Amino acid sequence: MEYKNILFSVEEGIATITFNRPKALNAMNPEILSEFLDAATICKKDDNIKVLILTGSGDKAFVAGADISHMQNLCAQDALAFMEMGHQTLRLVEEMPKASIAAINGFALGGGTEISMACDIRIASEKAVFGQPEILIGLIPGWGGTQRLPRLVGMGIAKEIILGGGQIDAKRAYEIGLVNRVVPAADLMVEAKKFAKKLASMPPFTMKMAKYSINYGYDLALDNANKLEVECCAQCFSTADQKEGMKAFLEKRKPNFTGR
Ligand code: CO8
Repeated sequence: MEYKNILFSVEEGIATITFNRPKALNAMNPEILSEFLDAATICKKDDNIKVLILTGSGDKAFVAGADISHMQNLCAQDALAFMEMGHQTLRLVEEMPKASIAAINGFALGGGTEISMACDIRIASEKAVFGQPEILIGLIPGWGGTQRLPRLVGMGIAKEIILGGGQIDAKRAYEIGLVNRVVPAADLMVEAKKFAKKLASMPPFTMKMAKYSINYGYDLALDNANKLEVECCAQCFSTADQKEGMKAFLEKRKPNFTGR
């Protein structure tokens, strides 16, 4: 697929998808969303890609939400299709067996906050701004905001953000647990890539099992969730990387993981 609205690069096992529609602050219309879905699918399938970073072009926006000019006159059926495509894309990112990092460089409103929440890790620039302002335009979040936000920050604060429609800055986003860390704008991609490099060096099957246990255990009753964890952990013992990791520890050296 030819990309016109995103930039897609892969370097040393780290893929970067840069939302690149700066005139509309990288707002998501069906074209950019389908490019995002296509690139994310490549990231999921390509074993040479170990980590995915999502970011926005320019210094103003990560993603300023779904494209309001596209949505204004949608009928319910077309709105549903647009929402389902968003959910499909974000669940793909969330479930992929490798880690993802949102490097949030500016406005991440509505769909922008929702995209960031589908990533495993969120690193925000000091200039980042979050929010679910859909209510101000007669909507509610439609790409997982009503579900992922309460899971991340708790019901009370999620309701404050969604019902009030206000914006929150990076410092507040850190205080409520919406982002993992806040860094100076100039350091954002350096920090994101540094952490991505660390994640890329982890044994891949173990990474897959860790994400699997967290993602699918989270909504289960504790006993069932613990059973899922035990199964996932047991499967790690079938890998050469587990043997190597423990051998290397005992021999006081760095492990040489092979992905087997
Ligand atoms: N959609 C379309 N265009 C946008 C969007 C957007 N979400 N955000 C910004 N733009 C455009 C502006 O219209 C403007 O275009 P132009 O230059 O042609 O007038 C350009 O980007 C620059 O924006 P501003 O001039 O407004 O820049 P400011 O610095 O003054 O303000 C803001 C920046 C605060 C980010 C402001 O643009 C804003 O509030 N944007 C809208 C934010 C928003 O409400 N986002 C949520 C949208 S709804 C949503 O995401 C739901 C997700 C899933 C639901 C799917 C349902 C089908």
